[in-house]
Amino acid sequence: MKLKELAAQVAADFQKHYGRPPRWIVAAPGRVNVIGEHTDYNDGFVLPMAIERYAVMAADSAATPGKISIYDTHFKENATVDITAPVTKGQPKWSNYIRGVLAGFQNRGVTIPALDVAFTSTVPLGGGLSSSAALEVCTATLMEAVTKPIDPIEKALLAQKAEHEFAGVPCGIMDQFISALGREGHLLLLDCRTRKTELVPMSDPSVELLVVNTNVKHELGSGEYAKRRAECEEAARILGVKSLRDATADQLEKAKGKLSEVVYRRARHVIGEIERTVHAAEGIRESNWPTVGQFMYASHDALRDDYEVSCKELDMVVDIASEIGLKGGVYGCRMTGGGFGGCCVALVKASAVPEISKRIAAEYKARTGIDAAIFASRPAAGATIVKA
Ligand code: GAF
Repeated sequence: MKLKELAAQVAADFQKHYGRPPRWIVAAPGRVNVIGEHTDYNDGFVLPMAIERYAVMAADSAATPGKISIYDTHFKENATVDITAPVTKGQPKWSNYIRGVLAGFQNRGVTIPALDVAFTSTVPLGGGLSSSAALEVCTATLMEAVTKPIDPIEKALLAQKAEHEFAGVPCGIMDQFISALGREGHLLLLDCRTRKTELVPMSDPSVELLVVNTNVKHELGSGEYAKRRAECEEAARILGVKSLRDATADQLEKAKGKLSEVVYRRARHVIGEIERTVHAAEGIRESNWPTVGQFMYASHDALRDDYEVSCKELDMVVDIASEIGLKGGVYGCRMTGGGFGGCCVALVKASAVPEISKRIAAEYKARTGIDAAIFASRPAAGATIVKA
């Protein structure tokens, strides 16, 4: 559903629930990462794109002071946040993404007004497409609309802090950055060390990015993500560098004997992936799609074998995509996001999208018994105030 229609739907839901129209409507997108996986917390490069799937909030000032009422229009669930004191964690669980951001604004000295809010999200939950970052950035955008503008980088960092402190996931900065700073028709090349961003145009109508949701739930809170972070830190310590961004493949090979086999492989993925991301961005600037596709396959191999964050369903999708191959219109494919389930992203010929989607869906179902959800997305805009 287009953002305009989605916004109108949430506005109608707000009206139905609260008996009056909303004064503000804001939205923030989910993302797919084209390449640069598990590099953000190693000070490396990432190349995500905002997708046409959004968290949307409609809101108005509330008559009752001291609280924010939030109505989830999809699950028909309510949350109430007390804003007369520092906002803390609470129930329901999803409200913590919102609570974390509200707490962040309080910490900046912002007085949060009482609000009635209705929200929904078309970012699939647990699909590795950053539904949580979309909700955090959406909340921050609502605060911006209601109080005063905030620098988009600070907004992304505030949302990341909410994820750390209220959701317990020690994530990097990629997801919140792309949701806050994405631009229609562009990928975002982000240097996670300097936080310098470059918008890389992706407007060639002959290619599309296809998102294939394995419908195997991805869960980053389970500890594996934090474990990977710790292994990278250990590698950096042994190599004597500040972060793996500063290490070269040569350096790693020379120090191989000093690292455990697992930590060596983790570092090999990260060092290789940072380089692949920079080269893939060059390929995109030149519309050299076969080359970009090769980097995507190489990224997947390393995530599967060295970083061990893939799963058999993700591998299956990549296998099917590579069997279809260039002849059938697939340039490349890889798992995207944190891993352990979730989605793959495939770079494909736009003219072949219907045929490729049909083949992947059929083969995946035949091999796993699971229905995949497949959609194409153009690079979408980042967080937007739809109605001020
Ligand atoms: C998750 C995290 F939230 C990101 O910061 C990033 O590390 C990603 O996994 C892996 O690239 O989405």
